[in-house]
Amino acid sequence: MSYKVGIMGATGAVGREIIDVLHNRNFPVEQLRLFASVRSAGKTMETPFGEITIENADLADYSELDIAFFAISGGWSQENAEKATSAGCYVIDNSSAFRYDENVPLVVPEINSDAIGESKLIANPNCTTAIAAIPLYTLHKEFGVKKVLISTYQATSGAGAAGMDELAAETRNYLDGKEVGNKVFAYPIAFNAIPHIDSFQDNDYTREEMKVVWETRKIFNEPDMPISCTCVRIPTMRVHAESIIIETEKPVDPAKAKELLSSVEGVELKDDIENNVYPMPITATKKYDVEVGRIRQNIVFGDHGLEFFVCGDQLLKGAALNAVQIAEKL
Ligand code: 2RA
Repeated sequence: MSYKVGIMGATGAVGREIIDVLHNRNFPVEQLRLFASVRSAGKTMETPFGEITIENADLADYSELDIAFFAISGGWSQENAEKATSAGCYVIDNSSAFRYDENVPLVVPEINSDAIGESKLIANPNCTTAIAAIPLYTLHKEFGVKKVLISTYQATSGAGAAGMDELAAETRNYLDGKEVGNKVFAYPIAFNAIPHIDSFQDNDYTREEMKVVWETRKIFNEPDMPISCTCVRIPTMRVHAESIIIETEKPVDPAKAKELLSSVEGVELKDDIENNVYPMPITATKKYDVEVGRIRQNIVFGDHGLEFFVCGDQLLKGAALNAVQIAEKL
């Protein structure tokens, strides 16, 4: 069986990756249709499925589609999801519009594909959550995670193609001695680190930080798990790195943790410090697996604590790959 697939937001950074992931994973596509804003409608796009004319997303007839990937914006998803699902089309939504709705499953397929049930609308997690989720869940199942402390080093791709373009342009300007400015980020991103992603909340965390808390709890079905996160934007292109510290219920053995993580689907263990092997954005770029390494006993929590470093491609496991994996489960 093959499917009529639509990508809403096909010209954006995530939309383009979804096209490639569908092709690379041999997703059974009967027909691929690309949708974007009225500005792009009528233009053509070269894809591994051939040249495709872009259509106006606002005018999509969802009865002609089996599955639609939504990658435009939260507001657009809010306005269009019901129209799509009531026409019988599955929607996999990349925005945060429905992630915290208790009637909408939020899915990392390696962890909770059972949550999909009969739902026609499935939410794809935020990239920062999705990249940490598999190693964290693997350790949770074995050792029981009591507390989680995360610090992130997030790539400019998290702000879309415009974020990546701003990094390239600002780096050139800086090196050429020209004035640096900023449009996408709160401050110039080149040669900088900005501890501010998304809006500040009443508790002084950012929304990006609270997304990690809310979403990890929902995916793990652990509504009270204590999690805290600090999110920082750094001048890299497309891989989010995360330093993660856990306190565990049972004593945690780093050697056992490495053994577990070496065989889990979606993880590449990169942990050989004698040979300087550890996760990095340059090695995790364009990789489907999330790199995990620097696994060690945490010296604050002692034998009930573990510390490790994760790098995952923000546009792949953090967005397009996870979305296509959800479609595969459907
Ligand atoms: C970011 N997590 O990195 C966001 C994108 N969804 O900005």
